[in-house]
Amino acid sequence: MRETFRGGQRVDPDVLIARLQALQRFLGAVDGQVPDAELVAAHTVVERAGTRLALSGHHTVVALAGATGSGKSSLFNALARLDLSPVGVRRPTTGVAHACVWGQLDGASRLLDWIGVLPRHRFVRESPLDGDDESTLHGLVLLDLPDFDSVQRTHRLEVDRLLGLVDLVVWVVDPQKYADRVIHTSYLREFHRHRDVTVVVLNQADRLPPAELPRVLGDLRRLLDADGLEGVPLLPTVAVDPAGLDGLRAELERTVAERQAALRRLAGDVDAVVAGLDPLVGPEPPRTRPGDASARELTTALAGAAGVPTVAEAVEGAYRHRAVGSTGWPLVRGWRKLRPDPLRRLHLPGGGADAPAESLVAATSVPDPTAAQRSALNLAIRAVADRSAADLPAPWPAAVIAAARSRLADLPDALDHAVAATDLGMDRRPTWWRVVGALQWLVTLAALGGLAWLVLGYALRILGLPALDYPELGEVPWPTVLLLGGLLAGLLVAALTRPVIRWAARRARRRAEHRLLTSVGSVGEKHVLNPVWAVLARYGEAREALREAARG
Ligand SMILES: Nc1nc2c(ncn2[C@@H]2O[C@H](COP(=O)(O)OP(=O)(O)OP(=O)(O)O)[C@@H](O)[C@H]2O)c(=O)[nH]1
Ligand SMILES: [Mg+2]
Repeated sequence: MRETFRGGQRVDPDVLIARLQALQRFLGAVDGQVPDAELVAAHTVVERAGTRLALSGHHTVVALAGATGSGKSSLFNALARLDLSPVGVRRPTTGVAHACVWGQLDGASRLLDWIGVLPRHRFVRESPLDGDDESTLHGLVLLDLPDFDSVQRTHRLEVDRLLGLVDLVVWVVDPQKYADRVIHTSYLREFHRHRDVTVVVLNQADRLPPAELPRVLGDLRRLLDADGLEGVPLLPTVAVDPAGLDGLRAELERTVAERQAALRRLAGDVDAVVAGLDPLVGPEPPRTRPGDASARELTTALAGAAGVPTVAEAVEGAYRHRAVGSTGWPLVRGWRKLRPDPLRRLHLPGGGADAPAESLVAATSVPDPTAAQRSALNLAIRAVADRSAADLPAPWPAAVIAAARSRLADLPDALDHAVAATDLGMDRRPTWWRVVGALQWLVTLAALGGLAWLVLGYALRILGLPALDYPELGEVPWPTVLLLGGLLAGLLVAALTRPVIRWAARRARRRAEHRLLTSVGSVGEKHVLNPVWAVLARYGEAREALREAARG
C-alpha cells in the first residue's frame, strides 16, 4: 500500500466522505465472510469519522501528549495565558483531560461531550480584555492529556482513547526523555500515517545550553525520521517564557485557519485501516462458468450420485421393451406384459409430467448413491471451490469451500426431484411403432384367416359335406399361402425391426442422458455454484470498495 503523506495537500471533504462510504460498502461485502475481529478498526473509523464530520467543522481539536513532567500542562496554561490545568511537582500530575476552547464554548460542547471531557474540566479562552489578540486561534479546542507512559494504567487508557479522537497531536518531549523508547515505539511510530496532523515540540529548551539545542534537535529529528515521521514540524518551546511559545502558537494558528486537521486526521485513519485490510483482497475474482472443467466434473459427479447412468440404461431397456411390445408378433406380445418395464421399476414411467412436484418423500426409486459416488461428489465440490478460490487470499478460500458445501444436505432430494422431473422423452409412442404394429396385425390376421379357412375345409370334409374348392396361387391353395405367408411375414417383420429398435433405443438413451445431465447440472448450479459465485461476488465487491477507499 502506497504511503499517503499529504504534505500539506488539502483533503476534499467530498472525497473523504466517498472513501468512508466505500469503506462502509467493503464492510457490508465482507460481513459474515471475514472474522469480525479483523474488522473492528475499520468499523471504529467509519463510525468515528461519521460522528466527527457531523459534529463541528469549525473546531480543531489539538491534544498535548507526552511523558509525565514534559510540560504539557505548563504549555497548555501558557497558551491559554491562564492557570487552568494544575502544574505539579508530584508526578504524574494531570489525571484527566482538560480542555480549553478559543471562541464560544457552545459550539464546542457537543464535540467535548463526544470526546469525553467533563464539563468541570472545560474552559473558555475568551475575555473582553484580550481584544483581537486571541482571534487567530478561534476554533481551537486544546486538550491537556494525562501522561502516556504513566504508572497509572487509567492514564494510559485515557490517553489512548483520546488520541483516537483528536484532530492533531502535539507531542511534547523534554531534553531528558526525548529519546525514550516507549514514546517512539508505542506512540510516534504508530502515527506515521498521520504525519500531516503531527507536531513535535522539544519543551524545556531553556534547560539546554544554547549551543546544545541544535545538536539535540538534530538528534530528535533523526529519531523521528526513523519513526517514519519525516517532515513533521519540530519546534523548540519554553513553557515558562511567553516568547518561547511563538513557534508553536504560529503552527496552531496556521492549523486552525486551514480547518483541515480534522479531515486530514480522518483521511489518515482511513489510510491506516485500508492498509490493514489490504491483505484481505488480492487478484480479481475468477469467473467459473458451467462450461469450465471443474463445473463439468461437478455435473458428472452429480450425475453419478443421482443415478443418471442407471436411469439412462433403464430408458434404453424401456424403449426396447415398449417397442417390442408394440411392434412384436401380436400372438406373443402378451408375454412381454409379464416382464416389468425397466423405467416403471424406477417409478419413472416417462419422467416429466408423471413426476410428483416438490415433496419430502423420494420421488423415484433410483438406488441411493454408493459411498464411492458420494466421495466423488465431495471431491468434485471441493475441486470447484478450490479452483474458484485458488488465487484468493485468506479467509476467502475457506469461505468459498463453506459456500460450496452449504447446501450439501439438500442435494440428494434436489437431485432425485430433478431426475423425476426430467422429460425422458418416453411418453409418446413413435408413429413407426404403430405402422409396424398395424402391419404385424395385418399379416397375423392373414395367417389366422388362412388357418380358419383351412379348418373350415377340414371340418366340412369330416362332416361329409361337399369339400371347399380352394383357389390356388400357382400350385399352392390360398389358405395355405395366407397361413404360411402371414406367419413368415410376421417373423420377418419382427426380425427386420429388431436392429432398428436397438439403434433407436440407444438414441433414446443418449437423448435422455443429455436431458438428465442438463437437469442435474442446474441442480449443481443452484446448490453448489451459485453459493460459490455469491461469495466470489462479495469478494469482488469488497475488492472494488477497498480500491475506492484507498484512493486518497
Ligand atoms: N524550565 C522549564 N520548566 C518547565 C517547562 N515546562 C514545564 N516545566 C516544569 O516542569 C514541571 C512539570 O510540568 P507539567 O506541566 O506539570 O508537566 P506535565 O507534562 O503536565 O506532567 P503530567 O501532568 O504529570 O503528565 C513543572 O515543574 C514545570 O514548571 C519549561 O519549558 N522550562
Ligand atoms: Mg500535566
